[in-house]
Amino acid sequence: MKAEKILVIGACGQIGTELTIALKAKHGNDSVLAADVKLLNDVPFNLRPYVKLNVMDKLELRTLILKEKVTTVYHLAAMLSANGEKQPLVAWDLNMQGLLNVLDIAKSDQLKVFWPSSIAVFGPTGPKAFSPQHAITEPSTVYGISKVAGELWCKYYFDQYGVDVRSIRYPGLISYSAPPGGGTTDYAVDIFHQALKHRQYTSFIKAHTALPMMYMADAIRATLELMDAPAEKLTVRTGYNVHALSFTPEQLAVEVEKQLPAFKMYYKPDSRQLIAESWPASVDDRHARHDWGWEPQYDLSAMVNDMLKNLKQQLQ
Ligand code: AKB
Repeated sequence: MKAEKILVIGACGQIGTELTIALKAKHGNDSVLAADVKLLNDVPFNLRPYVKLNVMDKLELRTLILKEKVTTVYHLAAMLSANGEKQPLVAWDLNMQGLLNVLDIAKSDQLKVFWPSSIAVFGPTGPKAFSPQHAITEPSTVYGISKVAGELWCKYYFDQYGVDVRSIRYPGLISYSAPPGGGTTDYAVDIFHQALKHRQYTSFIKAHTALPMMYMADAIRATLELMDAPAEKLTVRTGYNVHALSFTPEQLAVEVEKQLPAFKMYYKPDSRQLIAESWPASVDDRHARHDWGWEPQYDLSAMVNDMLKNLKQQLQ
């Protein structure tokens, strides 16, 4: 059996920063190679060993995979929902071609793959509460379209070629280590930074719009648990629904105010409001719970406590 060697593509992003560190803790520093488009000098030491890589260049990617004897790829590089609407064709190209390059190399070189999907697969025609695993997926954003198509490509490579590719439909992810990269759920991270600096925040999402969310610690654990699950237990080869939190900006503001009593929330919805309204408020994750034992650990107040504690430490 080959020694496990993991390549994380998009290692400097919001998920990649924490996932790379968690993978190193689990598998050992030298078993994990981080890759992204940044120059080495701009990459923190805890993400090294590091290689600059453009996932759009299939030859460069395959050469690296063969040279490093990679066995597992976490392919996280993508353009998120709000940024994707500004450059739809660029987003489509990056989100689709990057994934197809990874899947095709996985087919020829027998790699295991993790690829993140999103609640953005759902659209205005889908159910709003506890959206089922197999609900209608008719998204209205290019990011969502790329996630639906990507999920179907993952399933195709699994069905046709036996590629062991696994995926989670992440909700909005909340973390303190790295900023989110241009999504609709970014308000739920920005609020903490602004609350600590200015004791106020203007949300670009309306007060009563509920969205599915998750604390990064839960998201990382979900990813590791799915990748550890025996292949024969997995019944979903598109992307698993995973539920953790569902809250509105107003509910989040109330929780923040409990810890920072002077905090004030204002609302100025922009184009991201329409995207938020097209997504469900919560998802039904019984497949993930049944197949690989998914269970979230952070509720809203535990998440807010941990975010504020860690961000305060960073500011000191
Ligand atoms: C976004 O808002 O685009 C992302 C997502 C839900 O996938 N955070």
